[in-house]
Amino acid sequence: MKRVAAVDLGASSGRVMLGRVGTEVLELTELNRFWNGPIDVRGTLHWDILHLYRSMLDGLQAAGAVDSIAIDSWAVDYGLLDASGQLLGNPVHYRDNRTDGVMDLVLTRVSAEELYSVTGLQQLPINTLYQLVAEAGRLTTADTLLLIPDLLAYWLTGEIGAERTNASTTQLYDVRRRTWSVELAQQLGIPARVLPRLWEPGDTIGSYDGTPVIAVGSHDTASAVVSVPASDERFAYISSGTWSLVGLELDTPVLTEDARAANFTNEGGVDGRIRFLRNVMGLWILQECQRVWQDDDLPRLLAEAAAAPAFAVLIDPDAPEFLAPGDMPARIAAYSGESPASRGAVVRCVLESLALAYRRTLRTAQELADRPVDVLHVIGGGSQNELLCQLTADACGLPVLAGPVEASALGNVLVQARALGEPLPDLAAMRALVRSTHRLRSYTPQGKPADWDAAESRVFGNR
Ligand code: LFR
Repeated sequence: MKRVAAVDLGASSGRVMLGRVGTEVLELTELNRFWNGPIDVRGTLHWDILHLYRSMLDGLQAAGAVDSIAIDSWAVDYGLLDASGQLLGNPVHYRDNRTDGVMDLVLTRVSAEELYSVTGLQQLPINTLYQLVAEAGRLTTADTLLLIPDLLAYWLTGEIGAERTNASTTQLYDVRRRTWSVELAQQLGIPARVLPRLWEPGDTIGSYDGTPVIAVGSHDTASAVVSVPASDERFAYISSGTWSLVGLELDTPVLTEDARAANFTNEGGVDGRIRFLRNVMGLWILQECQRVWQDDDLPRLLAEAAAAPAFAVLIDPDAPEFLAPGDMPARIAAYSGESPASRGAVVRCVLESLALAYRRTLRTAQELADRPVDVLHVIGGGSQNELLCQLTADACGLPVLAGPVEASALGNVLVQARALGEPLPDLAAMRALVRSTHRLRSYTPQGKPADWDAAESRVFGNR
C-alpha cells in the first residue's frame, strides 16, 4: 500500500489530497481546499502564487508522513526566474488582456500552418507563446521559465525542470520530435536559455523534508485523462471544470490541415499518448454569472434551469467575448440579442450552449481522427452537474458515464503510485482500478435529435 500527497490546483480552487493505493484500493481524502482565481492589481490579472504555495504547505503538513508528493495544475501559465533563482514578478493570469492582438502579430512572423505543423496546438490567446511575446521586454532579464507546477516544485526541492505534458501546452514544444522547438522560440525572440530540461511523468524531481517529489502529468488535464475509467479505446471524454476539454486519446498526433482549420489541439499525455481535443469555454461562464449575481446556490439555479423552456436563448460559448472575467448575463444578452427571462433561463442557456459545443466538437474529433466512439466519459467537477450530463448525452447522442469527480487528483496519485513500484504497468491497469473502486452515473440520450440539429444551425449556421 502506498500513501501519497497529491497537490491539485484548478483555476477556481486548489486542494491537497491524501491518496492510498494498493491492490483493489484507490482512495482519496481531502486534506484542505482553498480558493483560487484572478486577482486584479491595477489593471493586470494575477494568480496569488504565494497563497497557493502556502496552502500547499498547509496541506502537506496535514498529510503527515507520505511516500511521495506530486503537483498538477492548470496549464500555460508560468513564472520567470532570474539567474539567482528569484521570481521576477508575480505570475500573470492567462485571462489577462496583455495578449490582446498578440496572436495576429505573431502570425505576421510565422504562419499558422507552420506553427501547427511543429506544435500541433489549438490557437488560443492564452497560450504561453503569446504571453511570452506580450512581455518580451521582461525576457531579457529572465534566466528560466517555470510552468506553475514546476515553479512550486522548484520552491519545494530547489530543482529546475519542465514536466513534459505541461510543456506540450506552451506552443513552444515540438510534438513530433518531443522536445522544445528552439527554432520557433528563436524566430519569435524568446531566448532558448529560458527553456529548462524536460521531466517525464514518473521521474523523481528531488525531495522535500526527506520525501521524494515526483513528476506526474503535471498538466491537470493530463492527470485527469489518466483516470478516465474506460475499458477500451472507443471512448471520448470531457474533462469538465472551469474549461471543458473535449476529445479523444490517440497514439499519434493528427496534424492535418483539416485538424488545424478545426482548431484542434494535440497535447502530450502520460505514457506518450496524445490528447486530441478542443478547449470549450466550460463552466467558467456559469461561475462568472454566479459571481455577478452573488448567488452560490447552484442546486437551486440548476433546478430552475431544468424547469426553464428548452432552446430559448443560445450562444456560441467559445466566442471571444466570454473569455475575460465580467458580467456574463449582460454579455449573453448582447451576444444573442435576447435577454433570458430569469436566472434559471440564463443557466439553461449556458448549459444547452455547452452541450451544443460538445456535440460539434465530438463529431469533428471522430471525423478528423477516424476514431468512432461508443461512450462519452464526463470526468471532473462538472460530472456532478446532472442537468449538464443529461443535456450532453441528448446533444451528442451517446451514452454518458459520469465520474470520477476528483479526476486530476486520482491521475496524480496513480502515476505516483506506479513510480513507487505499485503494479500498475499501463493506463489500462490504472483505469481498471478507477473502474473497480469508483461509482459512475450513467445517462442515456433522450429527446429528439432533430431539436439539436435545429439548435445547432440556429447558433452556427453553416459554420
Ligand atoms: C484545465 C486547463 C486546460 C488548459 C486551461 C488553461 O484546467 O489546464 O487544459 O487549456 O486549463 O491552462
